[in-house]
Amino acid sequence: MHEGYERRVHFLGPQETEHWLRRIESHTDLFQEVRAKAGMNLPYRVIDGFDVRDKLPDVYALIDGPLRAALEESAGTRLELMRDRKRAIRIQWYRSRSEGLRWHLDGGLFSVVLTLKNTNEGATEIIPRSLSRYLKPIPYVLFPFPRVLECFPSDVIRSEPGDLILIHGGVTIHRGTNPSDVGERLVLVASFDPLDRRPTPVWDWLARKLNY
Ligand SMILES: O=C(O)CCC(=O)C(=O)O
Ligand SMILES: [Fe+2]
Repeated sequence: MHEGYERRVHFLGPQETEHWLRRIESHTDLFQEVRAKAGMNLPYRVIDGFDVRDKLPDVYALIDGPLRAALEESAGTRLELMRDRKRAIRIQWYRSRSEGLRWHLDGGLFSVVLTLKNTNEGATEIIPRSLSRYLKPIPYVLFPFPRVLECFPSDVIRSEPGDLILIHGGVTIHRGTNPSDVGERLVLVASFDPLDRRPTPVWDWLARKLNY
């Protein structure tokens, strides 16, 4: 995983992408609103991991099947969904410029981001691993000061529907941006850990506090 991430452009073909998008768009009632908490995070909408498992089992199978296999190949290790199953899978829907995810590290060591719709020029921005590794201990400290991280060069990945990002997201700082009020972006995100990863309760608690 060069620089902490890898892109698989057209991981899904147009018809398959359309199929999954329609499947999720027929369940918009499952989206919960994540509100901004004291400026710590940006708002967005999410279907959590429990609802995906219980109400969208075919989406769950896509994640725990082909997406996990692609991530295992790229990471070079066997993976399982991260222990916190509510947050291990997240279908995220961004509908305005004020929505997104600030600079962060993921709760699981490795993640997938599958784009199903992107009509707002949204992007995943990644601070390459060669730089991220020096910043690793401090992103949560910097959370209230997102401008600081903006000074570091980042790769801007404007994924199209069907594109997959495989990311070493537990150690590679990244964020989700949505620069336009016109259009929307819908992504399927899942975080995994190696089979033998030790629990990180303090880190998990902090991640929950700062995310949702
Ligand atoms: O919205 C994106 O492009 C990135 C999402 C992300 O990093 C996450 O959900 O952890
Ligand atoms: Fe992330």
